[in-house]
Amino acid sequence: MQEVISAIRKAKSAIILTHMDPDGDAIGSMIAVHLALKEMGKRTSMYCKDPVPEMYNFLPESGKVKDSLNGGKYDIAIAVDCGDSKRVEGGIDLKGLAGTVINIDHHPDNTKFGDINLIEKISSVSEILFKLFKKMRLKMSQDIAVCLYAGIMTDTGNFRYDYTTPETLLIAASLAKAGAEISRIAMAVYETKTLSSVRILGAAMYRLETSQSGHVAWTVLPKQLMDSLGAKSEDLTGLVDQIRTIKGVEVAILFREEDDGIKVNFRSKFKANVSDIAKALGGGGHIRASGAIMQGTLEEVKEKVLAEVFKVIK
Ligand SMILES: [Mn+2]
Repeated sequence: MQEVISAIRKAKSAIILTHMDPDGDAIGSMIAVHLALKEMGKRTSMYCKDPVPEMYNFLPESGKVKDSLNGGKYDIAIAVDCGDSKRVEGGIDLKGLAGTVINIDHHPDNTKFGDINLIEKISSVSEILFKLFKKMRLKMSQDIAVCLYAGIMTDTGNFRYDYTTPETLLIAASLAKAGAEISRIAMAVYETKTLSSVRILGAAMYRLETSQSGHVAWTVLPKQLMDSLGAKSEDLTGLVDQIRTIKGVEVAILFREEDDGIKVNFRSKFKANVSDIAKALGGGGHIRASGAIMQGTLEEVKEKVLAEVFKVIK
């Protein structure tokens, strides 16, 4: 943490990056770092390969996140919520962007790709940042509090999942005191669904398949189906979690066909470690939530994935 702080203090300019297909912790923590550095008088840019999902547009300065790099050079590059530099984007050369690469993350399988690596296996990067900013004696503005609260709330599934510790709740309380409005943020994230997201949820559930025991459940979404319902990738947020809610389901899987391959998302309940399963398939993530991008037809990928899953649970 001390190394991160001195690198930030020395830098005049910074680029902050997060992973493709960003979630609330990715966007929230990226903007929080941007706001904090701006407060300190530094020049900053934010980069994410994919656009900010509409549901996070309420976050301050979310409109400043760019989906292309302008070829600029920075003193430091800060990657947040990326277990691997490949998660930022296949071809990006982080070391070519900045003199020092800082990697702030909470994924257990982080590859430590930074010059400085701040990795803690806690609820979210947003929770790590709260501690970092405290140590820096940074004033917690309302805008920063909103971003960090949104990040913690989303990565803990609204304070329900593993890693929701007493300390997580205390930090959330501090953020609420600093001006993060609990109901407004929850409403924006959980109760402002697009019509297309509800339609694709319906189609996905209608097409649900299960293993014989009912412990493994999956659904397959061909691109054509997504297109016919006007559903975008961000409309699938939370869908695989819905599959996991089914009684008896231990592993939930979502297959979706996208331009760059078949995206596979895993969730597990009590018994399986889906981080290991994803890793065996070239992906990564957490024990209870992970993913991989695979090449091949939907049918081929499905077979390969299920074979891997069935080694652990049938
Ligand atoms: Mn995260």
